[in-house]
Amino acid sequence: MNKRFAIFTFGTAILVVAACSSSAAAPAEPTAAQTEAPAVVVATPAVVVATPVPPTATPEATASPAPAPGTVDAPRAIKVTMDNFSFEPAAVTVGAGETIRFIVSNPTTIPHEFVLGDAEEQEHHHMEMAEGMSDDHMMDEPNELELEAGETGELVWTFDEAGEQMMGCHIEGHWEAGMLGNISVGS
Ligand SMILES: [Cu+2]
Repeated sequence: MNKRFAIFTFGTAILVVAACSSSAAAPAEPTAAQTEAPAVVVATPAVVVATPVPPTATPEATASPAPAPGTVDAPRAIKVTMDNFSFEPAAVTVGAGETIRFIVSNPTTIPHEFVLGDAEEQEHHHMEMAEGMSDDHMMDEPNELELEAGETGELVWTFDEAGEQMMGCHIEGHWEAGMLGNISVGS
């Protein structure tokens, strides 16, 4: 641009022609450069956008190991193993309204029981056992399993309300020895 002004200042026809030719030539180069430049700019974001997709997709795929809530039609299975004298795991967490299929195994060499209920129900059952209620009565209760040595049983239970429930074994001396566990029912 400075050159072009300098050329007009001298005012010769040749220089004007030269100026016209240079002014005509001058825009041609920037125009070509500008038409190429946007093409590069457009291409660059397209690559940038495409690149982050695989990394974001991978965490989403691996972030879904959370178990689906158990329903009446499809109870969530929780395995509990009896020991002398404890349950493994000794604490489980379920959701209010969830239906759980407890798969309880007794690999020990003596009988154990798996009784579901809150602290009051555990105490009530404990008194029944202490008073010598028969094993036949126990087997009729929907919230109880009695497992002989080596046996495995299942108990399906729906936890209607949030709160603290328990599992316990009330065969003589077992509860006192610590054969109990906590079931936390979340909201
Ligand atoms: Cu027991």
